[in-house]
Parts: sequence; structure tokens; C-alpha cells
Amino acid sequence: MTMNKLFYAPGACSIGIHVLLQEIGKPYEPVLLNLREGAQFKPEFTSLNAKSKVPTLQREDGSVLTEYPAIAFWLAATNPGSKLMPEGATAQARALELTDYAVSTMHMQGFSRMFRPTNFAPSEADGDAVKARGREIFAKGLAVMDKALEDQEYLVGSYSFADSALFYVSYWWAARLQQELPAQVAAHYARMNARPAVQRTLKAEGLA
Ligand SMILES: N[C@@H](CCC(=O)N[C@@H](CS)C(=O)NCC(=O)O)C(=O)O
Repeated sequence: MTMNKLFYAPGACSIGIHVLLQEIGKPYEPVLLNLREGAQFKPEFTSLNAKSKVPTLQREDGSVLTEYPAIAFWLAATNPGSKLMPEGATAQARALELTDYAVSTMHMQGFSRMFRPTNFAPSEADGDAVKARGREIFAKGLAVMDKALEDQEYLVGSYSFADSALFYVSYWWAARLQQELPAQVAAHYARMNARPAVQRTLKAEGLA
């Protein structure tokens, strides 16, 4: 293969990785995986990623990378010209800390409860309580992110791979659920939307 291949679904968490690929600006191949039709469970895909998830990145050497924080870190580390990797171990650890919090807590604990309550409680009757707990977890996450942005425009000061993760959870909250973001996160979301790479990504995924 001559370029990285991104398996994505429009508007899914893979949109953040899509933004990073657009920021880097090197040619890549986007491959739409239709999650609603269950393409993630078909052998053509599970032979690449047995976890049945996007984002999935097949690299130029054919090997596959999964999990948002790992893909984001690797893209930033291997494209130093893009300046997506902060300088120094502390700032790099902070970027990973915030990326993991957005993905593992805000998305997977918060949003997953809102979108897929039955994954958390076997009884349909508990659905509303599970969704409410999801909103609570997500709101706490927004407060943490708001604080991280108190004195700076991007999560670790300068723009980094971590901002792509906050962008996708903000996008779900503001654009998909039409909910309000706290002030600093709203300003970050506006800054992200003003970036040409984000605009190109939304267009490429048919969301603009
Ligand atoms: N821990 C994974 C989460 C990925 C994930 O949950 N992806 C969702 C889309 S946002 C997915 O592929 N869902 C397909 C399914 O659940 O069937 C990561 O960090 O990449």
C-alpha cells in the first residue's frame, strides 16, 4: 500500500482521526464502513480488526492500528512536521491523559450510556436512569475539559492530537444532540470548526 487507509463511519468517533489526517495533509484513503448495516462484523473487516470498531487505521506497511489514543499518538509521532505532538514527555503525557479521558470516559462511559442504554442495563425499564447517568458522566467530563482550557486556546497549550478527541465529543453534544457546551469548550469547538482541516473533514464525511 502506498498510503494510510482510514476505516471510518460518518460522524462517528473516527471523525477525530479524520481531522488529524487532514491536518497532516498527506494523501490517505478513506474507507466508509457502514455500521448500521453491520459491515464491522463482516469477515472482510474483522480479518483486519477483530474488535469491529472504527477508527481503524491500516498503515502503509499493511499493519493495522486500533484504539483512538494509539492511532492519534502514532499519527502525531510519525508526522513531526504537522506539530500535532507536543514537546517533552510531560506535555505528551498530558495530551494522552486528555485524549484517553475524552474517549474512555466521556465517549465510552457517558455517550455510550445515552446511545446504547441496553449495553449497561439488561432491563428496558432502566433505560432512562442509564441515560441520565450517561449525561452526568459526560457533564463532569465537559467541566474537566472546560478547566483544562481556562487559560489556553488548546488542551495542552499549542494545538495537538488531543484536541481532535475533544472535538468529536463536542461535535456529538453540540451538533448531534443540540446541547450547550460550557464557555471554554464552546470556544474550543468554534476554534476547531474554523480550522480548514476540520471543514475539509466534515465535507469529506458528507456532514457539512
Ligand atoms: N475504544 C475504541 C472505541 C471505538 C468505538 O467505540 N467506535 C464506535 C464508533 S464511535 C464503533 O465502531 N462502533 C461500532 C459498533 O459498536 O458496532 C477506540 O478508542 O477507538
